[in-house]
Amino acid sequence: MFKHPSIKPYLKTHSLVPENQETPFRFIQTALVPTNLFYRRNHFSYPAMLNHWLPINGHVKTPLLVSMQDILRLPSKTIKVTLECSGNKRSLFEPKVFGEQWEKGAINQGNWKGVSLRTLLEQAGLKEGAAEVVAEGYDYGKRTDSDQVHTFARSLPLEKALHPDTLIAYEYNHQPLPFKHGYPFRLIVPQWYAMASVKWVKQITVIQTHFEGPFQSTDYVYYPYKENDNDAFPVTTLNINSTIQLPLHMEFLDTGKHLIKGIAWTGEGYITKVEVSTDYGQTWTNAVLSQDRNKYGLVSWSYQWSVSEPGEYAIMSRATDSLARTQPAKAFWNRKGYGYNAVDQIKVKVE
Ligand SMILES: Nc1nc2c(c(=O)[nH]1)N[C@H]1C(S)=C(S)[C@@H](COP(=O)(O)O)O[C@H]1N2
Ligand SMILES: [Mo]
Repeated sequence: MFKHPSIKPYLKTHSLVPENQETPFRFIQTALVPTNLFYRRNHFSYPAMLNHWLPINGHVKTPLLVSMQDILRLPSKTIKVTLECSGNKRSLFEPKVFGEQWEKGAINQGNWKGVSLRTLLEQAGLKEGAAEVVAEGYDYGKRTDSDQVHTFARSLPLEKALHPDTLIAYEYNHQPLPFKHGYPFRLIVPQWYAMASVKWVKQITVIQTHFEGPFQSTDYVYYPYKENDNDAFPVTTLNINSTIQLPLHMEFLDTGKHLIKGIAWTGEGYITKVEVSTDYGQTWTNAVLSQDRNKYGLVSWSYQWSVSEPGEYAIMSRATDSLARTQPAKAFWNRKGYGYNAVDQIKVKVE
């Protein structure tokens, strides 16, 4: 792991109950993020009670109650997946928005092993008219907007629920799932923002209607206007994005050669290009992309910068994907602050 004198490999705390801490993003490797540096994002206290039996119920032909043993016997898959909180980089929105003020570290990459949710749904058998699949977590509590007690629950449209890479995961980086990250069962939904990847799954329910829980229809919705809910639409697929990991923001550098490096990711297609600018976006040069690509993972990139003139510099990165999506100069502002993906920028001083 890279060592740097001015940054330590500890999580940065936003709140402890519920626990919300972010990864020092300098340490996000395109290899794997170790559990101790995996960001933590929770709406409630950790659940005190869990069990190893998973009910699959609702609009199915044969409701199931599967044990951990049953699940371990089913064909498994291991997939490298980027999980990014939809509030990642929220603190960068102008004007400012309410919510956890995440910087650039509410993102992770790791290897998830599990069984396709599809396999379990096929065993139970969907009935005619099935529309969505709800995953409910064991954690619960009150929200600030109501007196009711809610669990954390989210639905997926059938198409996403039946995608073979949507997993009921039970291992992270070849270890049993860490408790804080969803033990014993966690839904993993590649390509979507991480609110979809429900931890501590208590039950899977097939429904015939559109799920309307608060974590679906109040939160994780893009509200384009401050004053009203017009034109709202749900948060789903990851936006194209990139983050500069080196040098650090406000770092002092000597004249000479410096490696600028970072990560890039996207929700659909794959990263085709990352450009770097060191002159406030006047000129852009292609960075070198790492070759160890995989479908749902991060891409690392680097650029060798030679600087001979002392002064203050802005370093920017801008990713483009195979669907021709490019990071915008300004992020799409929305009231709850989701999906920030403007061109990344840091400042350094060369002496
Ligand atoms: N049961 C449950 N699942 C959950 C959440 C939660 O609060 N409860 N938070 C979601 C959100 S918003 C994110 S970003 C990720 C965070 O996962 P992590 O804590 O493992 O990083 O889990 C998602 N799944
Ligand atoms: Mo999140």
